[in-house]
Amino acid sequence: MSPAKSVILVTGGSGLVGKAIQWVVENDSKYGQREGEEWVYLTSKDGNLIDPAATKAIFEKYRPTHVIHLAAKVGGLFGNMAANLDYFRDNLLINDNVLHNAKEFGVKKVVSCLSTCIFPDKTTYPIDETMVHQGPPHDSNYGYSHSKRMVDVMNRAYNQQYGCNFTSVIPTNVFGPHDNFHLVNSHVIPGLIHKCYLAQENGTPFIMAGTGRPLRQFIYSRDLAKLFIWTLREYKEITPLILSVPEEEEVSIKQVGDSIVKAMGYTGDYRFDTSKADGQYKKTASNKKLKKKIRKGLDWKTTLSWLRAPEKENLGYWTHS
Ligand code: GFB
Repeated sequence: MSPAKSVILVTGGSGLVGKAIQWVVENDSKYGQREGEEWVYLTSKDGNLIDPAATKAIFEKYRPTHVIHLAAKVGGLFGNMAANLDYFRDNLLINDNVLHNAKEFGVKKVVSCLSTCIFPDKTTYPIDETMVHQGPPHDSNYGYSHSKRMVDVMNRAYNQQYGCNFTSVIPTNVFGPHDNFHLVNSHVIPGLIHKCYLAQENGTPFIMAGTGRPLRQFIYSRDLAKLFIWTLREYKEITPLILSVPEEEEVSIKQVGDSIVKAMGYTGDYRFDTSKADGQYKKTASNKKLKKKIRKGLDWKTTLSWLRAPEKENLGYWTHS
């Protein structure tokens, strides 16, 4: 980015990734705020991005030069299964409003957030960026997945028709401070922390959904935030970029549960409810393109340290910060 004044608008600024970006901008010497940059973190109080007029008013107010587009209707496996239509419609509308206004207001660059669940369910591994549209996504979250795939279609079309520099990133499953701990709609890590906490408090069994066999790559939100900022500043392509830990860092849901049990010192009954859905078995993503693009390797070891050697302090930090 040029040293001239930049206004970077972060949609979804109060969510898991938005808060992590804010933390990095305010605290990190390498990826933090640069001279001439003004960062704006949008929350739902600023207006509803499903509404075209409200979205236009936000762009009129802030006149962003750059946008990190995180705002979305998001949820874990069970939230998605219960409301595929809502996930599809809300996200289509939000994305259309944000990208349309970004074009109308001459935004220099947009980085939108997708997710590895958009990849085909039946595929070869590891999955890479060329495979986004090569077959239907997993049935559990087809609404969300299709709406997110359309961002890539729009990015290409905005570039082709108007020369816009709109791109997207595809993070693997994310965890960190300010996550959503809802018992039904949350992602697996915050959901299980909450359930384990309740089991401990109430002396009831800690029950995890599914078989525990599915595999996931988890990235820590503040590592992801650095990658978002790097993408905004350095990544030149319109085509998406997977932001993932290495393939070898993939862990099973059972390992996640075991880590949470250990970290919380839970000693009660702990089991799986196999009548509940497993979702996609795995979506192992390659970070080959990312590694090629970044000059300096990232400190991957920190990324999954929490899951490998969970400490009580980390859990406290998570749940209370
Ligand atoms: O985080 P999660 O919902 O993400 O993880 P997905 C789901 C896996 O964890 C499944 C198991 O194998 C579940 O059976 N699991 C066990 C649980 N207990 C729980 C629990 O209490 N809550 C949850 N949520 N899962 C979502 C997509 O999929 O990931 C979204 O549906 C989005 O579209 C997001 O892409 C990143 O990786 O399965």
